[in-house]
Amino acid sequence: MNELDNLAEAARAEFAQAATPADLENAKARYLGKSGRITELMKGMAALSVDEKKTRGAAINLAKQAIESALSQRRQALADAELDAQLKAEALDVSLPGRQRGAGGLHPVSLTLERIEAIFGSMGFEVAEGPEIESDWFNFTALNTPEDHPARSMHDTFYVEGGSAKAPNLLRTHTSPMQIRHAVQHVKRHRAALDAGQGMPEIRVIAPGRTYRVDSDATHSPMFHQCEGLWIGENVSFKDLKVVFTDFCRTFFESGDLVLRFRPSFFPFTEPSAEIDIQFQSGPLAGRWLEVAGSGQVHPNVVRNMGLDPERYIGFAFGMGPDRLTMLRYGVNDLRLFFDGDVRFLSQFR
Ligand code: 2U9
Repeated sequence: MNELDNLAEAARAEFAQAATPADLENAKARYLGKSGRITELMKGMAALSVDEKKTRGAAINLAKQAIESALSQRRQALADAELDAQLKAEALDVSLPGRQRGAGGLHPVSLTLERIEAIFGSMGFEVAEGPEIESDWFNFTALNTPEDHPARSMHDTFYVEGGSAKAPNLLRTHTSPMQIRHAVQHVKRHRAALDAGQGMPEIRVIAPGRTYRVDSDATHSPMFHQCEGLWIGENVSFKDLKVVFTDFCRTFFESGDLVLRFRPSFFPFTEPSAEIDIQFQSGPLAGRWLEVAGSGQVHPNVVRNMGLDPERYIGFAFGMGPDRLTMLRYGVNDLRLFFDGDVRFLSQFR
């Protein structure tokens, strides 16, 4: 091997040793740079004859081309290696399952409220929703609740700022005030016809929503849900209450042979009053009487507070707890599960 072959071979070996593009550029300078080996050899030809220059020049050029070719091969190899490393570092495992945004769903009590609204909707009941902060008048007085009734005490009712000492504001303890509001509006709309003795369309309304009482244990929450119903007309009787509520319970619980029992009771706003118990004939709850609602014929004083003549207008009302209905329907045994916000529980109702 002659001196020029050796030189090209040495350059190839040095280029192969270069681990980075910067190392390679330094190695290149040693051969092809201004004072590199090839440049020095070219300068060394100055004293040669024209013929010698031709042969020697051609030989040096060959060596120079060999070195340049080795250089570009090594450049390419380093660039390929760098790209490989980068691709490896940024690699995506396309076989991993994607991150999914969890599908939401309605709260089980909201599902119950929707169900109640749909069933009563199919029986011609409107839905009335309204304020959770109420006045003493709508929450108690209009509902025939005596001044000294224990429900009005600070132990049972959350009082809030606003209102007067005689008529304080409070968090509603039931949804009945909303039904009074609805009835008063209804009566106002039909005032002229009523005064002319022509009567008015029946009031048929349910009031679902949040209610508040000073009460907290395994079966009571300071915030709980209620849904009350009201049907007022000229010929509405206790028999209608029985038919409507039986139909509601059988549809709600999808149990056509479910039996109802009306047990005498007392509420200030209804007279007579009754607790409503249900009994399943099959399934895990079969045979037991389960209390699900209170009800009664609306008290004449309450009918009067709607702006109606209690001698002419009569009707019934009922009240139930959607939280308890949800527990019965799904077999949930602790009320607090509804308010803990634990998705492991809630996602079972999606
Ligand atoms: C008006 C007049 C009367 C609604 C009624 C009940 C009986 C009742 C409870 C059941 C369990 C509340 O959810 S609960 O805690 N309710 O027992 N509610 S009658 O009576 C009304 C409503 C509106 C104008």
